[in-house]
Amino acid sequence: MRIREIHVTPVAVPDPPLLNAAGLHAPYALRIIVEIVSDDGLSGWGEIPCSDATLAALQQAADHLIGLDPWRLNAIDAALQTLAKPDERGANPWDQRTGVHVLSAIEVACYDLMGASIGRPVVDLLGGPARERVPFSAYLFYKYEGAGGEFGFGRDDSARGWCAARQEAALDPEGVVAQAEAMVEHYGFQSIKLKGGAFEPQREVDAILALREAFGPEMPLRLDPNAIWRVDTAIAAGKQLEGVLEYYEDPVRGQANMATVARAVDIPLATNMCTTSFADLPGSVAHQSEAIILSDHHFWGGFRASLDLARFCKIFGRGMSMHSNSHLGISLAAMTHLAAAVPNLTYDCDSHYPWQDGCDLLAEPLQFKDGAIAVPSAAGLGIEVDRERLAQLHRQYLKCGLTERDDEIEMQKVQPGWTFQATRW
Ligand code: GKR
Ligand code: MG
Repeated sequence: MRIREIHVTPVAVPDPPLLNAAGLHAPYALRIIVEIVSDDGLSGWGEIPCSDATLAALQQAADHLIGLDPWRLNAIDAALQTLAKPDERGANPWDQRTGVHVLSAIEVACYDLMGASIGRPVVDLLGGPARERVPFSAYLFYKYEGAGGEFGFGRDDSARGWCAARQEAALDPEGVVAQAEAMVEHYGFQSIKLKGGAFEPQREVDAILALREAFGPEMPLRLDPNAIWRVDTAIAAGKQLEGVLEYYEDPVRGQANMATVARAVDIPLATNMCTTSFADLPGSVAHQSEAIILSDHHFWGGFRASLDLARFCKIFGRGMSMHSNSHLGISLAAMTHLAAAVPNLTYDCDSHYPWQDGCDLLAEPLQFKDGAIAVPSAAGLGIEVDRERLAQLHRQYLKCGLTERDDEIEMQKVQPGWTFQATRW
């Protein structure tokens, strides 16, 4: 089997006005969809976050991969390595490196092709399922009132349940609890994460305490201020949340600061910000900066790299969870196959999908049942992309005028003069 064509398509999917440490989500989240077509006419799909730099790198990479065998991933890695440019993660909550994104998009599409060519699901190529269903966590956001951009979910005053809650502002503890109740009711999630870092810390601590009150001690809770708190703030907040949080995600910036908080507070610390690459692992061991690492195949360079990370976690006694950004069903399928194949990925995974639900490009979107997704058993990723929907989301990308995620600029539209601060409180 040889790679005959690679199609790289940027898309824009409606995203509500969600708040985080870096500002405000734009009305559209941007993704890149990659289709690799083999010489025997099969298609493999990948999906990653979109930026101008990643799009350009992926388009350049595509030209160099034609004619290669999708099973020979080492040769593909070597070809991509020759094109890689130095890049950095950046201070934002999300990772901006282009190299790992390109690797991930191509590798996932190759796995989809491999599975399709032998009639086996991707999970079987990753070692087989350690679990048949992958549990996900509810992912709450402080948000302003309103839905996302055009197509999918506009304002609907007759909406009920989660569809209505997705439009409501959630700015105080009651609003956060209402959002959680609607999301949990709709999807059946059995753990809850609150994205913090948006308001002064006591408001976010109070929201967690209100969630505890509403859902009781059986519901695992997580808080993620995306590293925007000072060490003293994080310790003071953490002290109030001992015995309440399942884990405390990136309260502060950098491995040394995380280690200080970890020593002072009796809650496991988790990260997708201070230990985010293989180069960070020696520092993780030296500092003991976190107890749990959130994997992410988009950011670590694909499935095989994520399995390497899982082995590190096993050897060095780290728990493993999974990170997410706004995404569509190709990413959700890839996350599900990977999470199913990692025996030591024992925490419920993150997914932003409820915020994009109803706007997917899959002919039959994956469904959450009791908060979990059954690992697809069909060949490859087990998905079918609806090409008309893909074209529609691409037209939306061209029309919306966005080419980069910039939450600071979006925030300035509602709060003129607002600037991102790496450490705010
Ligand atoms: O989507 O606003 C967001 C999140 O803050 C996201 O960018 C982060 O990458 O989900 C995230 C996390 O830190 O866990
Ligand atoms: Mg996080």
